Amino acid sequence: MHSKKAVRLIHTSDVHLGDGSGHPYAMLALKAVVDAASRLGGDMLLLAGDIFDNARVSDEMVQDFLDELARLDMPAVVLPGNHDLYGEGSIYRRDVFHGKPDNLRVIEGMDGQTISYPELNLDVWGRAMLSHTPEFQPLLGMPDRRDGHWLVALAHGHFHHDGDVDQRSSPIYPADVADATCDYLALGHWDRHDDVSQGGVTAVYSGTARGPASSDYLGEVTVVDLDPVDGVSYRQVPL
Ligand SMILES: [Mn+2]
Repeated sequence: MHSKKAVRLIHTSDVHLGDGSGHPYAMLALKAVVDAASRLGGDMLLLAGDIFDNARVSDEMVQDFLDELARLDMPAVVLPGNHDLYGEGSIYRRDVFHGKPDNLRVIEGMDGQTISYPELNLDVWGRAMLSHTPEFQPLLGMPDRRDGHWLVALAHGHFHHDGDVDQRSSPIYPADVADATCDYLALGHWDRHDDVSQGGVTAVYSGTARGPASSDYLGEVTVVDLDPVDGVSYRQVPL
C-alpha cells in the first residue's frame, strides 16, 4: 500500500525559444525557470508546450535547452505544443535530442502516455499533439488515478470559457476539466496566467516565464503543492 507524499511542482509553458523577433529573452527566461525550480524547492518541472517557437530553431538552441535542463536536480517533463508539435520533423525527434539528460522526459504518445515516478508516488500523463486542429482533444484518454498516487496531467490547448462561440483548435471544455481524473491539470497555450479549475480539479495556465513581447521583463511560474492533508494548492511566483 502506497501513501501519497507531499510533492511540489514547478509549472511553466510557452517559453517560445527561437522567436528572436518577438521574444529575445526566451532563453533568459528558461534559465530563470531552472534557477527558480531549485530555489523554490521543486520536486519536478512541468513544461506544458510551446517551449520552442518553431521547428526551424537551430540545433545549437536545442542543445542550449538540453544543457539548461541538465542543470536541474529534479525530473522534468515536456509536452509538445502547437509550435513544437510531435510529428514528422519534430524538434523532439532530432538527433540532438538523443543526447538529452536523463532527468528529462518527453510526452510522445499520440493516444496519451503516462510517465511514472515511483519515488514521488506520482504519475504524469499527457497526449502528444501531432496537429493543432479542432479535432484534437488534449484530455482524451486520461487514465484513472491509481490508489495512493498523485495524477498530474499536462495539456496544451484553448479553454472554452462560457460564452465563447467560435470553434478553436485543441479545445478544452469546462466539462472536460470537471470530469478529468487528475489532481492537477498543467495547462499551456496562453501567455497569461488563468485559473480555469472546474469541480474538484485544479486547472491552471501558468502564464509565461517571459515578460511582454519585446520587453526584457521576466514573467512568472506556477508553484503547485500536492499535499496529502491539505490537497492541491498553487501560487504564482514572479521570476
Ligand atoms: Mn500554443
